[in-house]
Amino acid sequence: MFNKVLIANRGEIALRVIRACRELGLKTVAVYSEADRDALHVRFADEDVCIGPPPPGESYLDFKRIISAAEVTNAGAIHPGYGFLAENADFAEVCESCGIVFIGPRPDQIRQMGDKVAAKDLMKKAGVPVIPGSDGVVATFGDAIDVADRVGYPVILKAVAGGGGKGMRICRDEAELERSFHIASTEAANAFSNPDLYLEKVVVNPHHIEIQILGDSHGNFYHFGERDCSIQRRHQKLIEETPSPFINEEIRRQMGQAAIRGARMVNYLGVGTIEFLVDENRNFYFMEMNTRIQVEHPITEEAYEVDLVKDQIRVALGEKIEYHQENIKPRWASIECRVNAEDVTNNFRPAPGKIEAIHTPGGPGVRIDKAVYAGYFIPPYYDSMIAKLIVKARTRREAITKMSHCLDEFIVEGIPTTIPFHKEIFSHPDFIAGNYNTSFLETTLKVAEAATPAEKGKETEMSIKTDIEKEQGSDISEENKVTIEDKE
Ligand code: MV4
Repeated sequence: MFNKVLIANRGEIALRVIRACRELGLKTVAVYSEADRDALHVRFADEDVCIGPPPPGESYLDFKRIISAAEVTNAGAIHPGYGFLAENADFAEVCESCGIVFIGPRPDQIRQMGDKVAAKDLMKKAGVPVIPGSDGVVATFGDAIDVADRVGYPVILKAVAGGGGKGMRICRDEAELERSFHIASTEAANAFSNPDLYLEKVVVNPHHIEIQILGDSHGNFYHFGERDCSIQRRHQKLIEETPSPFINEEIRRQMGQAAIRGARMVNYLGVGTIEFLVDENRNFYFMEMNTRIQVEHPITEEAYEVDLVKDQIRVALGEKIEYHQENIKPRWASIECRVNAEDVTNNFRPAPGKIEAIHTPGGPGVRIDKAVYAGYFIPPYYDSMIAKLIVKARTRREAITKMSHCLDEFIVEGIPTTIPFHKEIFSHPDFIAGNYNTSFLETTLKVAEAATPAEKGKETEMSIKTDIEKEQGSDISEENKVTIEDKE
C-alpha cells in the first residue's frame, strides 16, 4: 500500500511520527523550511526536502510544495502531525487525487467536523448529548433572542467556522445579546470568512474532558478513556492528565460509549478526539471533534499502554486493529506538562532564541517528547512548545510527586520557559486535591488575564485585535477575543 511516509510537520511530533514509522518498517521523508535546516526531524528522517522559506504559508502550509516533495521522493503517504495541514479537508482531498494516502480521516469527515453546527447536528443524531442551544445557525438577532429565552441566560455565541475558543462571546442578558450579535458575526466573517453563528447556553465552570477514539477500515471502533485538559490559559492547554480526578469508571464508560456512537455514525477512520464540556453535576455535552493526533496523546499512550501513532498509521495501511474494549483500561496515572519557550513574567510572551544548555529529567515513568537540543536556535516562526514532559505512576498522587521532582530537575538555559509556572501549579493544594475546572488559572492562580496597565491595548504578535476590541480596550473577557493562532 505504501512503504514510505512524508511527514508534513516539524518539531517533536515529526520525530514522534518518524519513530513510529521506523518501528513499522516504513521509510521516512522530512520536509523543512529554511529556518529548520538544523532541526532534528531533518537529521533523523531517511530523506529530506527543503520546501521553502520560514513563513508557514510558504512551506509547511503550501500544498504544492509538499505534494511535490512527496512525488520526487516517491512517498506513498503523508502524515500531517497536528496543526498545519492536519485538519485541512482540501489538502486531504488533494492527496487523494494525487494517489497519496493522507494518514488521517477522510476529507468529508474532516470537513464535517470543521463545521461546528454540522458536527453538533451529527452527534445529536447519534444520540450524543449536546449543549442546549440553537438548532443550527441563528440567522437573525430575533432568532437568537428566541433561543436564549428558551434555554435561559447566560448564553454564548460561537462562530460556525470557529473552534478552539476563537470568536466566542458570552451574553448575560438580552441587551448584551443585541450588542454582541452583529459584532460577533462581523468578527466571524473577518476571521473565518463565514459570518454564521450558533448559540448555546453557558455551561458554568465546566471541565474540559476529551475522549480518545480510534476507528479502522473494518468497522472496529475503540475508545481510550478521557484526558482532563481543564488547565488552560487563553485556550492553550498547559497540563493534561488521565485518568481525570473528576471522572469515575461509570462516567468514563458512558462518555466512551457516546464517543464511539459519534465515531460510528460517520464511519470515522483513524485517531480522533471528542471534546466534552462536563458540568458540576457531571452531565457531559459534546463540544467539538478533533480529527487529528493531538499534542497530549502521550498521556493516553502511557496510561493505557498503547501506541496511538502506530495504530493511526496501521489504520491508514488498511490493517485491522484488534483490541477488546473491555480490556482497554487505564493501568497508570499519567500527566503531561507542555514546556513552552515563553516568558511567564511577561504575559507568556513567546521567547525564541538559543538554548545554551538543557538537562532533562529521567528515571522510571518519565517520558520526554522534544526536538530541541543544546545549541539549538528556536526559530520565531512557529509555536513555542519546546518539550512535553510526561510522567506515569500507579496513582495520581505519585504522578504529581514525580512530576514535581522532574520539573526541579528540568534545566533550560538561554531562554525562559513555562517550567516555573508548572511548579506553582503542582504545589497548589487545589490542583493536588484534583479540585479544579477550566476556571482554575483565572480564578485560583489569577493568571489568565494577566494584563497589567502597561499591557493594555497590547497583544502578542500572533493575535489580532478587531476594531471593536480596540474600542473596548482590554477589559473584555478572554472569551470575547478573536485570534488567528491555529496551534493546539
Ligand atoms: C463553552 C463554554 C461554556 N458554555 N460553551 C472554549 C473553547 C471552545 N472549544 C469552547 N469553549 C467553551 N465553550 C458553552 N456552551 C466554555 C468554554 C470555555 C472553555 C472550554 C474548555 C476549556 C477551557 C475553556 C475556557 C473558557 C471557556
